[in-house]
Amino acid sequence: MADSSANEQEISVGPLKKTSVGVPAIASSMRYAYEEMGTRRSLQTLLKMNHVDGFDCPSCAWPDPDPEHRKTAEFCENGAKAVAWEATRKRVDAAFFAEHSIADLRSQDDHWLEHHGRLTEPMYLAPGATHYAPISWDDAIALVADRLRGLPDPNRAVFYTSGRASNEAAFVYQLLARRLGTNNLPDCSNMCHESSGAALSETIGVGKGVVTLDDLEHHAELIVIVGQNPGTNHPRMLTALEHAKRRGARIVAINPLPEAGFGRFRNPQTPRGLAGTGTVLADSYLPVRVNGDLALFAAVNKALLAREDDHPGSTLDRDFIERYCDGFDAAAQGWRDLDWDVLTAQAGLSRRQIEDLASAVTEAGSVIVCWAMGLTQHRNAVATIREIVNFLLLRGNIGRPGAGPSPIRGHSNVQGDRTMGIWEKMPDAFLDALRDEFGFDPPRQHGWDTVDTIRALRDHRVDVFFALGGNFVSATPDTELTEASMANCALTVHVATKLNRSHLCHGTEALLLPCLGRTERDVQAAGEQFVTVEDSMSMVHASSGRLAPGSDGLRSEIAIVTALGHALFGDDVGWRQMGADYRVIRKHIEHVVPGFQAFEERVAQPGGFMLPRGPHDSRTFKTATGKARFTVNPPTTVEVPEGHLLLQTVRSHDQFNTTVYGLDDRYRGIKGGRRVVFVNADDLRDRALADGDLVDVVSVAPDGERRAKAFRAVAYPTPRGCVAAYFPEANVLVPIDSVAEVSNTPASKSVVVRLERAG
Ligand SMILES: Nc1nc2c(c(=O)[nH]1)N[C@H]1C(S)=C(S)[C@@H](COP(=O)(O)OP(=O)(O)OC[C@H]3O[C@@H](n4cnc5c(=O)[nH]c(N)nc54)[C@H](O)[C@@H]3O)O[C@H]1N2
Ligand SMILES: Nc1nc2c(c(=O)[nH]1)N[C@H]1C(S)=C(S)[C@@H](COP(=O)(O)OP(=O)(O)OC[C@H]3O[C@@H](n4cnc5c(=O)[nH]c(N)nc54)[C@H](O)[C@@H]3O)O[C@H]1N2
Ligand SMILES: [Mo]
Repeated sequence: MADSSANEQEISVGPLKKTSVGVPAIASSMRYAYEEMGTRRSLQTLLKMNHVDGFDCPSCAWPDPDPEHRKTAEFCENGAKAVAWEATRKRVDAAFFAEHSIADLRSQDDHWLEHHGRLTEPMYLAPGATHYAPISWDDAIALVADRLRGLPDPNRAVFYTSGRASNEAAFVYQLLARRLGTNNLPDCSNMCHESSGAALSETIGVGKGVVTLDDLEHHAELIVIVGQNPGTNHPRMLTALEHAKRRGARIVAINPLPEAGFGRFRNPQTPRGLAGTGTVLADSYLPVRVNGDLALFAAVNKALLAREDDHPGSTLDRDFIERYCDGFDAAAQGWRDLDWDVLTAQAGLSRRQIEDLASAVTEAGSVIVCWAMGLTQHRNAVATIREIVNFLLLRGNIGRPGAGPSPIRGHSNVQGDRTMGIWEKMPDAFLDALRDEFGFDPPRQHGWDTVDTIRALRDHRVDVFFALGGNFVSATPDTELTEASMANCALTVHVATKLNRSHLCHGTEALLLPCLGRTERDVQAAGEQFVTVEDSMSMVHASSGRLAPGSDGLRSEIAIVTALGHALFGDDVGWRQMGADYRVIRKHIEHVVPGFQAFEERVAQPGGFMLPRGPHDSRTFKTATGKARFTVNPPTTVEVPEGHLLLQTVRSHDQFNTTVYGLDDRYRGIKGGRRVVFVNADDLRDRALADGDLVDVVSVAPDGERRAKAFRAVAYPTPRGCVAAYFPEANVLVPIDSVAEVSNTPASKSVVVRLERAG
């Protein structure tokens, strides 16, 4: 990873903000849009975003309001940046690659690489070459087909996906991998909401959230936001929270950082927000210790149970528990046995704070819990989310208006990609349906997830690494190991819109295949095409780009994948037809994936349609026992040795994952640099350090130490013992073997570190 130190950057630190969005946000997003796209293109593009005749925002997976309630400008600051980033006028063409060698490009950081603009034509790196050089599409596709055909075992190929791929692209992509004979389909979800999927599938029988936007806006009486920073990562959620708030809902935020989105919200879409003081969103804020949430929810459950024990019939929904659940008695015994002192120490919260939360819960007729990466990226993540399910089940807060678990997804179509079969361990029912539809037997042996893939790369067990989007080496843990391991491949292939680090950490030979983005018109043999996506709340809808393609050399992801399918297998499953007319793909999806009957007709309706979810629709739970399951989750936290701290890695306000738009983090008061580490002032003082000092952050793990050099220490209001730094700069510190139990998600929110004064 290119390593500029904090002292080469001019970082300045101002006060953290207590107000979010409003006028500064609009100014910031429009400035960025104008710079990248120019004025006319900016307005033309942004006004089409998230409208029924336009394209789905490529940023986060927050749902759209129903068509009657959409505003002229239905986008947020960060969505506008994501679009401007894609629709930029800058180009990375053959001349650019002729000028810059791979070594030269590798010495640049992610920000620099992506800012040179869109890729324009296929590029090939020959064995031993120092520069990427142009190649025709036909030759590129033939080359990939040839190398895949030559594999001694299809499991020596890996097909990575990032969550921007449309449903149609994801469907043909998994079909290609399985037709070849492998389930090696790692994706960004393995690093993201895998823990949510694992916990929810086991306990309620679906691996996704079971609330709707309507539940959140119009029905929930209490909304708990835990381990999520909506002001930055799902800004349009603030509008929904404001609605909820104004009709009297209470909001509790649980987070080691006092994020700006919990404070005063100035909605840029209303006069009140533009001119007035806005709405205070969170009624209370609990500064939990990093990784303290399992203890916290276990403690709340213990408190609720104690109230029920004292006054039977007062607190729990006995009727719901008896009718719909199993495992209650064992869970209850588990809570009774817990020790308050241990729980409060692990959570870093007082008994009073926890009892107050329990009271807020009993006063609310319906409760929604929203969460994101603050919960999923810990060793005990799956247990924590299971404990949240327990919390909801205790009072029947599932399958009725305004209640339920709501994991807030990341990438705009990461949920849809899973629904389409991008998963290394899809269940047999899906594989059977695929077999029946296409007449070949898909492999049954589970494939590799992201962490397994890195280990396989390291151990020379991968020959062809193919990526449909994403930035594998920067997004994954243990950056140095991952970067070095890519060189063990014979061929690396990236389908991408912009240049990033992963394209420079290549195998013996490499291909870069430039594709259309969401904002662009997609014309195939059967005419203009649209694609579909699924949001965080299971709404499926169409997305069609409006801009002319960034270059004549671009192809759609679907065109690339189906061309490869055809080169490998001829017309066995109709690759050509699928590439020519996406309705053919949707027909196959209709036959293979549950919930998609009459797909073409229903997706033509404005706003699309909602996929069925048993727990939400009818309180049916397709678990191992056919009931919603209480589970026993003994509270644990990460052992932090004396003198050490627990590091979580977060996103700034000026990035989308590994794409860094700019070097500021406005809400947290940071300007001009990203190599910062947020530390409690007392923890700095104990180490004879002060705000502004340069430190090395050193992580310690059984397999040795890892070091991130020269970060600026920032005194910050986070609980003692906890620190934070930005992803992806801090990924060098995350040990490959430090993963969540069950889900295998890198534990990038609980890394044991110490600080050393930079030498
Ligand atoms: N603008 C923008 N939007 C995005 C993204 C982006 O990078 N930029 N990324 C997208 C993606 S892929 C995703 S997955 C989502 C991510 O959305 P978030 O999960 O909101 O993203 P993070 O920055 O990882 O923030 C995690 C939050 O959890 C808190 N946290 C950390 N550790 C703990 C803990 O132990 N307990 C609790 N209770 N809280 C903790 C952090 O302080 C932080 O507020 O956003 C999506 N949307
Ligand atoms: N330490 C730490 N690590 C983390 C996280 C963390 O919180 N902390 N978060 C994790 C999470 S939640 C996630 S989701 C992963 C993200 O992992 P990825 O999804 O792999 O990473 P991104 O940065 O989202 O990928 C950006 C790249 O996608 C390409 N791209 C953009 N749009 C398109 C498109 O339309 N088509 C194609 N083909 N390519 C496109 C561009 O080339 C761009 O450079 O990172 C994970 N890594
Ligand atoms: Mo994510």
